[in-house]
Amino acid sequence: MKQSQAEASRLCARQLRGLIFDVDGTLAETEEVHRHCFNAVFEAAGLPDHWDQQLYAQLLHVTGGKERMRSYFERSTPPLDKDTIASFHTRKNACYARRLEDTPPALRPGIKTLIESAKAQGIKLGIATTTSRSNLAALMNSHFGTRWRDDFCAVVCGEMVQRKKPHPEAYVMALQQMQLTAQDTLAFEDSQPGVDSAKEAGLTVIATPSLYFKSSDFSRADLCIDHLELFPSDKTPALGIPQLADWFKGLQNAHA
Ligand code: XBP
Ligand code: MG
Repeated sequence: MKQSQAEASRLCARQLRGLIFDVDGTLAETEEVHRHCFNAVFEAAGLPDHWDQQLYAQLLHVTGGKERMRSYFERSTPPLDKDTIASFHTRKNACYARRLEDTPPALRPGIKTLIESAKAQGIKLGIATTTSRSNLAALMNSHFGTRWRDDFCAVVCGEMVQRKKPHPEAYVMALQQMQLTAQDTLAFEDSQPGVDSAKEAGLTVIATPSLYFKSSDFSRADLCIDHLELFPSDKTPALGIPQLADWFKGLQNAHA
C-alpha cells in the first residue's frame, strides 16, 4: 500500500509546469530580417559578400550572428578581425531593431494563444535563445508590449551563455531561473541545433520547423508539427493547455 502511494505521488509529480520558447523561427519567422540586415551591413562596408537563401540555410547551422560571421569570414583573405565582426554585429542588430519597429514579422500560428493560455493557467514561461537581448526585446515589445518581461520567469539570451545551441547551456540556465526540472517542462524549437540543445538538457521538445529547417532531421523531437495552432476557433474542436498537459504527462509516465 505504502509503495503504491509513493508510486502514485511520483506519477502525479510529473505534470506540465513550464514552457520554454526558442525565439528566431519559433515565435516568428525572423531569419529573413536577420539575413537582409547582414547583407545591408556587408554592402555598406563595401564587401562583395552577399548571403542568399541557399547559403544562409547552411550558415544557420552556426548559431549566433557573430559566430556565423566569424565562421564565414574565416575563409576570406585576410579573415575579418574580431573588432570588425563585433562592429558588423552591432550594425546588423541596429538594422534589425529598425526593421522590427517598422514591420515586425507576424507571430507564428498559435503562439500568442498558447502563451496567454499558459499564463492564465499558472504554467511558468521561459525563453531560451541564442539571439541577442536587443533582438528579443524588439520582437517581444512589438507583439506583447513593453511589460512582456513580467510574464516570463526566465529569459536567457545569447550574451548570457558561454556556449550557444546546440549546447544545452541556454536551456539549463532557463530551468534554473524557473526553478523547474527538465521533467516538468516542455520546450518549443524550430531548428535542428535548437532541438539538440533542448534534448541535451533533458527536456521534452515539440518542433515546429521554420522556413530554413523544413527538410532537417527532427527525429530527436518528441513531436514534430507544422505549427502550434492547438486552440479552438469557431470551426475547430477544442484542443488547448489541458490536452497538451495530458499528452506531456502520458509521455513522461511512459518514460518513467
Ligand atoms: C537563432 C540564431 C540567431 C540569429 C541571429 O536564434 O542563430 O543567432 O540568427 O542572432 P534562436 P544574433 O536560438 O532564437 O533560434 O545576431 O543576435 O546572434
Ligand atoms: Mg530558432
